[in-house]
Order: sequence, then structure tokens, then C-alpha cells
Amino acid sequence: DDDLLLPYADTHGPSHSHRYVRDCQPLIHGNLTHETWPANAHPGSPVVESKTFVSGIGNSSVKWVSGHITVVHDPLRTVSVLEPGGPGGCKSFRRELVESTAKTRKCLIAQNGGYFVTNDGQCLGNIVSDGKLVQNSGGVQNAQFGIRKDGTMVFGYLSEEEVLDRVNPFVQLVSGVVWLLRSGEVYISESLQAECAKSQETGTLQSFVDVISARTAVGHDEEGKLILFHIDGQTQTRGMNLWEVAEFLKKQGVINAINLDGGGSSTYVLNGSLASFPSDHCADPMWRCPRAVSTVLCVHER
Ligand code: NDG
Repeated sequence: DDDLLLPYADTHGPSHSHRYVRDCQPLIHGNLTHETWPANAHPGSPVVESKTFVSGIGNSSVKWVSGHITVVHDPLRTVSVLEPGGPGGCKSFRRELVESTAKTRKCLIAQNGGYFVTNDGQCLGNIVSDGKLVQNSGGVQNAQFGIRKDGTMVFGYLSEEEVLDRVNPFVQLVSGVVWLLRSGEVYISESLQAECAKSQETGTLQSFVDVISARTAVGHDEEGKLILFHIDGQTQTRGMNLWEVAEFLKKQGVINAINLDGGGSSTYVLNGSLASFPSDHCADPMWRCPRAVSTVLCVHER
């Protein structure tokens, strides 16, 4: 699979090792910077709307690839973070095709979610799935998306203490890398200062942000709808860099958004079938195959 490590990864810059150590210091206590928004139930509306787009419109630097915007009307009741292959998947370092994981929860729409260690399958970050705390990253700083019991959507940074909150606990929680939009503004420069680079394997955080690739993200709009984003690509060849993803989402009226796993992991499944064009090669490199990934974001019936 040619979508993981960039050749110039992690080698340049004498200051890198200092940054690296500081940025991956876990934060255990206190209230860290995050934004909240009430998820609106929108009774009577359909569970989900899916729209297809082609990138490049109005921006000639973006290579032409297809993607999807998914609008979820009642996120508290219809969105779940799923472990790979179903409950217990993270504990056994499992990796599974999004199509297979989606079947375990009858997802109408599913896309890949959190990051993982590519050589052993370990799930990374905080994970709460349907009210069950699967794992707690111990306060490692990366962009988070969660939904609390009362329907509050949370985007941004969390201490370990906040992840474990019992008054209004998270019912869904997943970790990304890079907070794309904060209160309607691009928040990538700030993310570059704040986040742990080790949670992803596409070189330094800066090269990860700047490279065009397949991407996925999650955000919300003014009306409290959840917005899932997916775009096809191939690292260094096609797709979008994170600046472009942030601008695209901003134009769509997204207010807060975080970046989820992308590259060869970027997968979109509609009604149980693969509906994206993966970049990883199959055993026979003539063909492209979807990657067995870690957690999944699933939209299901109420
Ligand atoms: C993808 C990611 C990589 C990550 C891996 C496993 C991109 C461009 O999946 O960073 O380490 O989570 O998002 N690539 O290959």
C-alpha cells in the first residue's frame, strides 16, 4: 500500500524531536478548548441525506475526484462510532472493511473513523461506542468529536478527566487529527501547534496537512445537523489537502469540524456497498482494494 509514509517523513528539522515530545504530553485534568453545539432532532425529517460532489469546482489546483457530503438530521439517535468488526474489535487489534463493520449495525451510510497503528492494528485515541467506553487515550492531544448523553455535540480538545465525565457522559466519541474549523474559522495553524503528530503516519504534521490525499471529516452546521465529509484521492497525486477540506466545509456552512482518518483508509459505504474509489492497491497492483480499517462512523435508523 502506497498511501502511508511519505519518503521525507519525520527526518528533517532539528527542532522536531522537541516539538514531538512536548506535543504528545497527555493532559489529564481541567477543561480544554472545545466547542459544543446542541444536536437538533429534526422530527419528521429523513434520517440522512447523501450528496455527491466532484472537487475542483472554482479551484483549478484541486485534482478532480469525487466525494460525498452526508447530512444527519438526528445525530444523537442515529450516529454510532463502531469498533472494527463490532464490539471488542479494538481490544483484539482487529481491522475490518467498512462494509463488514457497517453490516453489524445495519448502517445506512458508513465511513471510516479513527486512526490506528498500521503495523499492528491498534485503535488510537478515545473511543466511546453506543455509550460504552472502549478506550481512553489518557489525555493525548488530538482533535475529538463526541456526542454527550444530553445530545450536545463536542468538537476540539479534551483532557482525560473530560473524556471520563460521568455527569453528562459521552455516548459516542472518536479522535481525529487536526481541528479543521472552529466556530466557523479555519483552525489548522493552531492544530499544528497543539496536536500529537504520532497519531498519524503520513510524515510530520505539517506534511500531513499540506499533502493532497483522500480525506474524511466530521462537523456540524448551524441547525445542529451532523455533516460527514468524504473525498477520494491518492496521497501526493489526487484529492485535497486539509486547507482545502476546511475551506470546502466552511462554504457548506459547517461551523466546527475535525479531520478523521484518510488516505487509503478513506471509505464511503452506502446501503452496505462500497461507494468510493479506494487508493490502496490489491495483491495484484493492477486493482484497487478497500482497506481494512479501525473504527467506523455509522448512520442508522432511529
Ligand atoms: C491513512 C492516513 C495515515 C494513517 C493511517 C492509519 C491520511 C492521508 O491511515 O496518516 O496513519 O490510520 O490520512 N493517511 O493512511
